[in-house]
Amino acid sequence: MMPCYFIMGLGRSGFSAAHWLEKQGYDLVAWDDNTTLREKAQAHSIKVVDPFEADFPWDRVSTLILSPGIPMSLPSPHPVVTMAQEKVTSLEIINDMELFSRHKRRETPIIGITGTNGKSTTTAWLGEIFRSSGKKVGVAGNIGIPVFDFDPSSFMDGFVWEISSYQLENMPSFHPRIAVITNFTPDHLDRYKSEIEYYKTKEKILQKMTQDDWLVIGIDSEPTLRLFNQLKSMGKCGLFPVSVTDVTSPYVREHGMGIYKEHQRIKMVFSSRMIPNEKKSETTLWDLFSLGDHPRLKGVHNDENRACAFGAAFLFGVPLDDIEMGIKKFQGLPHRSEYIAQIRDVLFINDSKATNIEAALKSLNAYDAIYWIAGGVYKGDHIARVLPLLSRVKEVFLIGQSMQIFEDCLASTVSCRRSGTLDRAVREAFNEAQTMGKGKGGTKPVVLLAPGCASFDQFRDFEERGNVFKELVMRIKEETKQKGDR
Ligand code: UMA
Repeated sequence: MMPCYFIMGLGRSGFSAAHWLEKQGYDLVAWDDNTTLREKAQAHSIKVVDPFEADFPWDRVSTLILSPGIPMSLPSPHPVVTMAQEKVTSLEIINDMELFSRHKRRETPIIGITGTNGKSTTTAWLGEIFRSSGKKVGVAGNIGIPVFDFDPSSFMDGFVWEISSYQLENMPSFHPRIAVITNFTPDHLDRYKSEIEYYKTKEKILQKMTQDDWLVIGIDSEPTLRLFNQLKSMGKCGLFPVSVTDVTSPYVREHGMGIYKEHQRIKMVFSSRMIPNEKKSETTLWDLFSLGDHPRLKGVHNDENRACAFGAAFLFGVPLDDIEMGIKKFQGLPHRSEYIAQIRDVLFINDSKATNIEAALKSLNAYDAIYWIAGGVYKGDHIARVLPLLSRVKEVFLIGQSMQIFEDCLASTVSCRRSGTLDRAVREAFNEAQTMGKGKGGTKPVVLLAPGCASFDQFRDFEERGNVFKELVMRIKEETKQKGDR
């Protein structure tokens, strides 16, 4: 009997999967708690039925396709998930990515990119490299493009997917040819019992991988270094470690394969010994790039992203010249250390995607003379870790729910102001930046939005927060122009 799919959640991923299933003639029912989204689905001939009504076809449903944003357990299981588990014995719970993997052409490889920070940038960077090399790839996933925006049966050189821990919860048979793990630091602690459980969920990307597959693993965070050492002793898959710091680079050199830092240069070592069935034993060394020399993507975190994208493209077989061309062409993603404008001598950078402390920390590390806009919904991930970087910060402009927590932690080290809203914070930061002037060695002052928090107290999501920031900056620019400035 043909399975009947129940699609719960008709946001970007759920709608796209439902639409594809409907077009293919599969039996399906769908639901979303949001009326507008239900109406949109119905307008596209998707059958919408309330799971709490008597006419819901529980006797036919075998597979629940659950949107990543809908929790199965923490903070609390969604009532529809609980009900489905009660109503259907041996219910299979998967998501759109798992469904796509089952229906794609077998020979089309997937590169799956996960980690806590940098995965969107690495994904987009890799996409640019493939395009520069004339390859046809579908870039999708957590980056904001549902996988079913591509046709699974189309002829492609590959799919490049950003995959979140939410997504990895429900992808039991997912098998990437190349996986990338950028780093692990605490995040999403409302959805997982512990940091360990969050990391374990991310590690599910490896579950079906074999010795014919490659894992590019950033080892500059402690938990990923630990994972690398474990995997090394297990011999699970080909390991290509990436380090952009002096501390972990010796591990790469010892492994004889991967990307590492030497003096201020990033180098790649590759040994044919590690290739299955390769008889010759040769080690090749390439000098790749200078730390921090990309014109737009500043900071060590971007060197890490760039090195991970480099490694994945290299293992995929993209020629070095094409990789370099793609690396150079990439302009960065919106809301990730995005340059917005220079007004008078003040630079405005939008890093709204810095939704946790670790990401804010990396952003702070990339600039000097910072007027830092921070705060929102604090995730409990140790603000105090920014203290060593506060010499770079001239003043902090606090917004949102977490103002008190941030002030308690930072105010004895740096001047903090309770701006409250983003609107006030941007104006106050600009005024201060103009009066305080340049930093050490003449560096330009930077108004940096890197909140270190989620946005949900004041905005729909980090994208809306970043867009509002851009609009505010543009308004200031216009006003400044009218006053007769450059
Ligand atoms: N819904 C209900 N009841 C609920 C909760 C939600 O019906 O109690 C419905 C909502 O009305 C909505 C849908 O379920 O229509 C929620 O879907 P979703 O939150 O899973 O959102 P999608 O639009 O499908 O977007 C998802 C990813 N969202 C999440 O993981 C939260 C997007 O990642 C991803 O880009 C998209 O699929 C395409 O693959 C976003 C994200 O915030 C960027 N990711 C998190 C992050 O990066 O930190 C993990």
